[in-house]
Amino acid sequence: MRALITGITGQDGSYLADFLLGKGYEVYGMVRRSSTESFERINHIIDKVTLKQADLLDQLSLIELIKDSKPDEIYNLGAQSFVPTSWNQPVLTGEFTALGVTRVLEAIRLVNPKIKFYQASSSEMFGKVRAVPQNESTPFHPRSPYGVAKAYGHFITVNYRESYDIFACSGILFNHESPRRGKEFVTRKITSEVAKIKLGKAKKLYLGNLEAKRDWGFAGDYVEAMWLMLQQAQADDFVIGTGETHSVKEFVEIAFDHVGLDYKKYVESKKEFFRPAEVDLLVADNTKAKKVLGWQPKVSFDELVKMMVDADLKLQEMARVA
Ligand code: NAP
Ligand code: G4F
Repeated sequence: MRALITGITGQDGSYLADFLLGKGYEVYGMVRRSSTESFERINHIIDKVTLKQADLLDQLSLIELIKDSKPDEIYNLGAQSFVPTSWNQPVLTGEFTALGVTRVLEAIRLVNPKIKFYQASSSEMFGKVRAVPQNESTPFHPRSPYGVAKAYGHFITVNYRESYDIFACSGILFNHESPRRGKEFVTRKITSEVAKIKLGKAKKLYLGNLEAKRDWGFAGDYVEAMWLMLQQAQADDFVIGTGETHSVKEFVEIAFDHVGLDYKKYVESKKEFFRPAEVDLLVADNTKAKKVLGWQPKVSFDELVKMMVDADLKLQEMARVA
């Protein structure tokens, strides 16, 4: 089996590549041209994957990429994925995160409609939530240009399944984190600053809304769900999350507590990190994924926070030695 991953250099792309190599897949990764290569997350497997240049903004490059790599499965993980940036660059976010999906689906339709397709949809689509917890039938009310773009990506995936009979699945994934998470996302921002504070390299941690609640899981667990969706007899959409919700404040408390510090002495909330419109509460109803895919998360919230703090402590200590 051969898989093509867009966004292979990102958090999820790197875990998915690890997972698929473990299953014996030939893994192709799409990377965009850059003057400096940023393969940090896939350096450990760089000799085992085939990287090809193309861009979600460029239709012809996607068609050529699919002709050239001949994948059985495509995982579309590439996107502008940071919610605050989507207010500053709403048009570009729409081009990558929304229209990029159509471009990949069009390339599949033209080159080989038998290719199975996974779309990285997001719980951000639920936004100002209409039900608690959220499942596959919960209506969307996105609260950011990113959420709006993801809603488009979701519906175009459903539409190509219904219009052209393409095996296209939308995975509606709730927040998932890891030591490979980008440092601008709140979890990694917290754990990398906790490590610096513990080692005397920083004094304060400035955050935004500490009351926001998220359903946080481990990215390594979630890539298995992506793969499972493409192994079913029929293409469908699935909510993937833990079913538990925690506030940013709880994450902060556990992270500081893990290194023996009291967060109240270090954390300050600043207006500049608040969003024009917030998603207050996300929590998944993962009943369908458990029943149909046989999927369930393995890493608990507590384990996730500690895993990320430990990894950042190690990184900071290595930087001190070097
Ligand atoms: P990430 O770490 O930000 O990775 C995003 C990837 O997309 C990177 O490899 C990036 O490449 C690539 N990319 C961006 N623009 C591109 C373009 N124009 N052409 C080609 N590639 C492009 O995101 P992630 O956390 O792994 O998330 C993976 C996907 O799942 C994203 O679509 C995200 O929106 C979605 N999602 C994530 C979560 C979550 O909690 N992590 C939850 C739900 C959905 P560069 O390295 O070149 O920047
Ligand atoms: O970590 P975040 O930036 O993630 P967010 O906005 O939930 O989006 C992530 O999860 C989505 C799935 O639901 C993905 F689709 C998306 O690509 C991304 O991976 O923020 C989480 C919460 C927010 O409520 C935010 O307001 O943390 C709050 N927060 C508080 N202080 C902060 C900060 N977020 C960031 N990034 N930085 C802060 O200082």
